[in-house]
Amino acid sequence: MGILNVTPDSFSDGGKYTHTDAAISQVTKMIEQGATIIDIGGESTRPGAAQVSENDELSRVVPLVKLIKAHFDVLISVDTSKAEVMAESINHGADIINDVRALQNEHCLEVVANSNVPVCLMHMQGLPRTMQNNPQYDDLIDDIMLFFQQRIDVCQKAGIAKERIIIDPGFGFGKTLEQNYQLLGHLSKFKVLGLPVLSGTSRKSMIGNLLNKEVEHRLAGSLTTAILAAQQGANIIRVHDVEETADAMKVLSAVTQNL
Ligand code: 7PM
Repeated sequence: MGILNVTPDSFSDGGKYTHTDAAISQVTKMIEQGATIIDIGGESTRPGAAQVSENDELSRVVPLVKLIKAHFDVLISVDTSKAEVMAESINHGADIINDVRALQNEHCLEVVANSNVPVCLMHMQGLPRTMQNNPQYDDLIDDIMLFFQQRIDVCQKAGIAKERIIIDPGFGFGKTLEQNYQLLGHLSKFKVLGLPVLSGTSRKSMIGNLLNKEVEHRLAGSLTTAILAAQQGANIIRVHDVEETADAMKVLSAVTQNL
């Protein structure tokens, strides 16, 4: 899964064609490099981020869904927690809903239940603005497992078949540095739920803070986390650096296919 940068002023009148071209060239490149899913959005979920209005998010995301749909044969994932953005994205051909709030916002369950797209349920403790402020768990893995079991149950009761659910432990979302690495070390445990696992560690603070490196120097760390996640059965790896990650995955596959 390649992450598409969505700049705040995408598709504003002034820069429309520039931003369209930029999005097309970024998606073209990621597909050539081996991405099979393009994840749109995400800027609003970063730790400490301000909220984005529904209209702003709609006007950023929906044109991109349409654009990618019109130009490429690739799966489109939309990173959103807003029911209206989910509904409009699905209407325009989005293939996956990726929700860092695991469909806990109003109307999200209904919107996804009334569609047939898969949904990624991510674990987050707290809310983006404050979640990195001393996160605590009784037992990190057990607590996240319980959260998944509860959300899967709620989804199924709302009419979302288990076969449509992807789980994601949410690296960096209400976890200390130590907890993030504990989670990565035990990622395989979530496979007992029998669902595809998505792992998103690319360029995150868990790498930057461990290595003391700025975001543009986190590639080696990001690749290491991608390999460790894939080796433990992660099915989708959400990344910025598609070419390098695809190479790492090919090397890993060459090893595991011959075991
Ligand atoms: C700035 C800082 C911008 C952090 C964006 C972010 C995940 C996600 C994000 C994840 C799933 C990022 C985050 N992270 N969706 N959206 N899993 N499913 O680093 O880990 O991309 S936003």
